[in-house]
Amino acid sequence: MGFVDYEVDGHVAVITINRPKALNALNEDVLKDIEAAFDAVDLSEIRAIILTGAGEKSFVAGADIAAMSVMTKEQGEHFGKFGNDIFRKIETFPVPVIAAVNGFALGGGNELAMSCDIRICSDNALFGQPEVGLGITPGFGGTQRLARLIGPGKAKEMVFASRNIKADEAYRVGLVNAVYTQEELMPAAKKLAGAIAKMAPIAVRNSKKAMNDGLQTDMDQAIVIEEKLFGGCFETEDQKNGMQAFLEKRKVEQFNNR
Ligand code: DAK
Repeated sequence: MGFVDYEVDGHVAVITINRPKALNALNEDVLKDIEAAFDAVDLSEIRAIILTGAGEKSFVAGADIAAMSVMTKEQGEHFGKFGNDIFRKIETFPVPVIAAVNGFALGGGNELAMSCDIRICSDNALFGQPEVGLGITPGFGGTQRLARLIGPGKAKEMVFASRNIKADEAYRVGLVNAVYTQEELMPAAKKLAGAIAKMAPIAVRNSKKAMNDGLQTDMDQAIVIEEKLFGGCFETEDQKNGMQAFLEKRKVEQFNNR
């Protein structure tokens, strides 16, 4: 994968978008490599994923403007669908994905971060959807996910006026969960991923699915989704071990993902 690095540390995978000369901007090749990295994840081993960008300046500075500048309507639609399918794959990926936003998260970069489950960032991060200044709409889910995450009023301000926000404001509006110094960001991401990886993996996956699927529907149906995923946990060895350990007043040694 030429534009993406893939590392594994125990039950945690780190996927790093590596095109720093273009501030990790997304062209079709970069997108293909991101998808290949997610396809390569061994779900029997990996329990949490960190997605970040190479270099000290940028998570992802957007979709590749040079590549988009010559697209026809059909090519634009194809590019939009291509990216959207990959971002949706990340959003619905069985294990949690943490975006460690280490700088610019503009346009497709912010959209990529928003397709992750949790966002944390460094204090030099900058978030925005500058597309209307380029004569296009956000095209990788930005008009949808930003409004859902921070509310339509703030999202519309950012999109319509192409207004970028810094890390502290991103924290205030709930776009990121926490802000760290640049040095602290990856250790913090790994600590969080490690905490997730220690939990019962099937219960974590089912919780992610319950929240994601439930948010797409009304409460009556959402509760049924939860009931089914909750019920499914009772067929797992990890549920038996977890509850047995509690009753015996000891800590679970490890969950076996079964
Ligand atoms: N695309 C291509 N190259 C980029 C880039 C981008 N988005 N962002 C930066 N680069 C490149 C620069 O061209 C430069 O390359 P060289 O000139 O060195 O060859 C290199 O990265 C370093 O950038 P700068 O020299 O500009 O670095 P600065 O620190 O001065 O400025 C910056 C950093 C992030 C403020 C600036 O580069 C910038 O404004 N970049 C563009 C940010 C932006 O507008 N991003 C949103 C892109 S639009 C859709 C699908 C997807 C989308 C929309 C529709 N459908 C098909 C429906 C998504 C759209 C977007 O993401």
